[in-house]
Amino acid sequence: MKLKNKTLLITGASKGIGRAIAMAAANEGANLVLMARSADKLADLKENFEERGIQCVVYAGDVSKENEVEACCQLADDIFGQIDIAINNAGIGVFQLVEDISLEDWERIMAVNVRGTFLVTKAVVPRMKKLGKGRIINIASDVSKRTFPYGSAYCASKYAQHGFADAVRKEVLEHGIKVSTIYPGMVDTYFAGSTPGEEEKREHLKPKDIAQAVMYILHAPEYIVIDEITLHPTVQKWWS
Ligand code: NJP
Repeated sequence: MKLKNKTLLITGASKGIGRAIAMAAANEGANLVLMARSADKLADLKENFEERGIQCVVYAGDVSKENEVEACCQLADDIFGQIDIAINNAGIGVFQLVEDISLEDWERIMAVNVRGTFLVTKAVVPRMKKLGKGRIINIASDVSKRTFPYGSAYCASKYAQHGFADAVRKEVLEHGIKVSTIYPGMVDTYFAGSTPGEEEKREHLKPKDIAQAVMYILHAPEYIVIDEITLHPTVQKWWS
């Protein structure tokens, strides 16, 4: 129960990696603040957690909207008094030739992956500064540092997330706030319209593998800041 009395805000918590992080944090006794757009999925999760005695509040909202991010953080303050840990996990991708990417898709990817990470970070940092401590963990991508064809918009957003988090880490460490980024390779989730359990994803990372990396970061001794963790499934030839 290493996260007992700690409040975790997780974006993109309705499914996939975010949901797995919520499960892992619940097992450690954390109070949960879950944000995603799907109210029904969040309500199911809340019910499940509360049956197990886990305190959980949910906020159905869009991470790219400043008023909704602030309302979610305010809800966390009202119910739990503080936000100890924020996980920037919500993310989307579209994979097409550059000339086929619509402006709407480009702006949506940037809004969720980059603006959303910015808005949550901007909202929680002053709160954490008041506490004199805090953790921010970003779920970026191995394509925050390499590129691939058809991935221009997604790679651009994930490079941006990486650069943003790296700079913020250096601003906030003196306030006791640690910023870490996880760079996963292929994970078997609902990402980009796929379905978990598909045969070709059998040997991909599982959402719980990323959740374990999050727990490793959160359980590190106070004197350590873990800048980043990169993980791939062994079947992925990420260097090619
Ligand atoms: O994807 P998925 P993952 N506001 O589709 C939420 C990165 N990653 O778990 O809003 C708020 O199963 C959505 O909820 P809902 C990836 O870039 C993945 O794989 O209800 N929430 C859902 O909970 C992303 O940053 C792979 O539809 C919003 C969640 O986001 C992170 O991992 C590889 C939202 C997405 O769940 C989690 O993705 C890699 C919004 N506007 C990095 N839009 C991989 N899967 O292979 C979406 O390198 N969500």
